[in-house]
Amino acid sequence: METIQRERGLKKDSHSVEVMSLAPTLHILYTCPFCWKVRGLVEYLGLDVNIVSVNGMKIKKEVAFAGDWGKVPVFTDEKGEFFVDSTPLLRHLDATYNSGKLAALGDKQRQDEWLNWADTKMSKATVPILYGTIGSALQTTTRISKIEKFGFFSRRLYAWAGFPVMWGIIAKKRVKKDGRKPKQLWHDLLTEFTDEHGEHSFFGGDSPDLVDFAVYGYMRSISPFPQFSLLQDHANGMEWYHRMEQTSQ
Ligand SMILES: N[C@@H](CCC(=O)N[C@@H](CS)C(=O)NCC(=O)O)C(=O)O
Repeated sequence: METIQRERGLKKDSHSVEVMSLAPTLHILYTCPFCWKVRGLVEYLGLDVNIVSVNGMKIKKEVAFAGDWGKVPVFTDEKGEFFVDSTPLLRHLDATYNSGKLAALGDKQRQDEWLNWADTKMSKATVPILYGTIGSALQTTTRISKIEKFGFFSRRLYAWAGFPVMWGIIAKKRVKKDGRKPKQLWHDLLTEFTDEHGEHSFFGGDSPDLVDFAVYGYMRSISPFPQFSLLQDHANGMEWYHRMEQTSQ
């Protein structure tokens, strides 16, 4: 994982250089699935973290302080050190602020395999469900243009130019490659995931582990959109989702 020390927070006086303690921050895009993975864990652990929404048209510039990674989420800790990439970030937060208790739940190899499963399979299912048809792509970009932080012109530009790109280029290719309808793809993944829980309430057993937070993040990123209704008739998936919601209340 990349970490970079930031100079912000250094307080100088004539005798000494002292590092001030900063409130940790998490730079996010509201609709970014990778950011929701991390937000879920932050909420579950009850961490005091400032959430900073970036402008979707200027991500690289807004997180330039974290080097050339150029993506969200970026977590800055109380010492001004940066951490990027959502899955390594989940591990880092658990290790640093929770004594690694979630990583220690159950079999490590199983957890690693399923984290990888979430990051390869689930991550590819979010674009098709949000942009897989021309109607859903238009609904999604319109909604994003309302809820994300944008400048005056970039909001209008995104609302009109975003959807042909997402639908016409990216989503069409993904739907064609998978062959399944976006809803079917989600249902198959939720079945595969919840079947793996066996008799337990969560992937991690009686309480959630890092895999639960990864999958929860991908699913939660669909929740601000009308297409979430396509997932809501997956009974086991939704029961698990509601259990996840309750763990942070
Ligand atoms: N593997 C990264 C992916 C992060 C990512 O792709 N974030 C998107 C937002 S959903 C982003 O910042 N994209 C900006 C870009 O690629 O220019 C993670 O899990 O954190």
